[in-house]
Amino acid sequence: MPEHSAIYLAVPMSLLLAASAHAQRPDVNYDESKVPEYTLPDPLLLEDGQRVTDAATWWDKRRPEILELFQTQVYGRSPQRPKGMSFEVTSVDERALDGLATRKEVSVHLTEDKADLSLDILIYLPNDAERPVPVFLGLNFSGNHSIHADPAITLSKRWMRDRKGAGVVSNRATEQSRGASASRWAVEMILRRGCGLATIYYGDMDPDFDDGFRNGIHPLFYREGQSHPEPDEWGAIGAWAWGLSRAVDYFETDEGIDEERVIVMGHSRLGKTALWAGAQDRRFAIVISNNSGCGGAALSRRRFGETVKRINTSFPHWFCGNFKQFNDREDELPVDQHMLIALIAPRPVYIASAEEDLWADPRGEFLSARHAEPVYRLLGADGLPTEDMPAVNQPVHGTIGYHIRSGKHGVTDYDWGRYLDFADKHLDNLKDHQQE
Ligand code: GTR
Repeated sequence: MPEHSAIYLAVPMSLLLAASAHAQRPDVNYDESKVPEYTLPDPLLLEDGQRVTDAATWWDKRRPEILELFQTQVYGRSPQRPKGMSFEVTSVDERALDGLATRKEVSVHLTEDKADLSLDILIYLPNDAERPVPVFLGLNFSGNHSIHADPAITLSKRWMRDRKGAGVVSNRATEQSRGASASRWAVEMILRRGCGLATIYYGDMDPDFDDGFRNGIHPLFYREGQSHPEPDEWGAIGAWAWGLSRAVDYFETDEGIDEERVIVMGHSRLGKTALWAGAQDRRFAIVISNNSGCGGAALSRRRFGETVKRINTSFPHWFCGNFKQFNDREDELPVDQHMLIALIAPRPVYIASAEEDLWADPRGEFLSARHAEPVYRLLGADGLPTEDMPAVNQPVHGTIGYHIRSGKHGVTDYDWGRYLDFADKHLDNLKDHQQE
């Protein structure tokens, strides 16, 4: 055996794998000293160059400008709630989870023809709490039945990505997939703290692969002769976020749920989705982004970890067509992601990172929260109670909350515990924060 092979074999396999993954991505920057200099667009400067100095100008002029930019340049415009939409409660069990909760399943029929697409909401409401209760709402990656081993949750019949060992075979869920994502959903913890939990499988709105927008809900809204969204119309993130708003439409009809205390939460691509839903739909009282990264909380101009070009190449269906123009041209974006956070102001928003999740750029996620603060202050709310990035596992909770947890990309009980603390702190004040 030649000498260099012996040296090669002495290197731990994990390092070799990491090194080879890195070698395939020589263009990915994980070095803070290589973050380019950049200037962020000012959320409080109108397009005509005037400075925003009062809340009325924010609400009447600047906020609509920024919202329009995200709609036309980043996520795409979404349609209104469909006229023929209806709700059908398909199951109720008041003694679910050994009596801890009431479990409900609700189908949102998007058209009068109920054979068409529907969105299926799974809801748990705590039995030991005064109704109506606040509710956490989040999309899930693998079907409603994946969030808990509760055998009575209806198994999703939709297309889903094959997951070895997680019971998804030939793109369909099997009984073995029940509870496969339970570690990401602190169901009992949420219920014991007096909140409900509602979830929808994100593939109900649009299966997560690039099929030219033939499946999912997009075709329901095509104009005559249209077969693909226009460059300024919604992609998959837009459709997923739209589904979250349809869940709130249902909550408005359910006496057990306080529709003024809905907390939208999402992880990773669904964290991007939660932010976009919260930015557009002001019925979301609190917005939580868990490890949302590029196109979510992270500043695009930093080009640290995942970049605009990389995300548009790997996932061409996530954003609108116009967003592709900013591949390698982040400085030409008329917005950056701190302005997405600013659209949520003055409602409480929580950004969470994970220490080892460099792909999502934890520092860029923190800085977005930081640079949204002037808008919060203008609207009379406090911002983030720190100027510097806090240490690992040291959450900071102002009207803007932030933590960086130790460990990898994921959602843990630690994260949920902090979200519940944050909700506790803000829920009583929520009515004061509702504007207009
Ligand atoms: C990655 C993607 C990230 C993030 C993540 C996820 O592949 O690059 O932007 O969204 O997927 O959603 O798990």
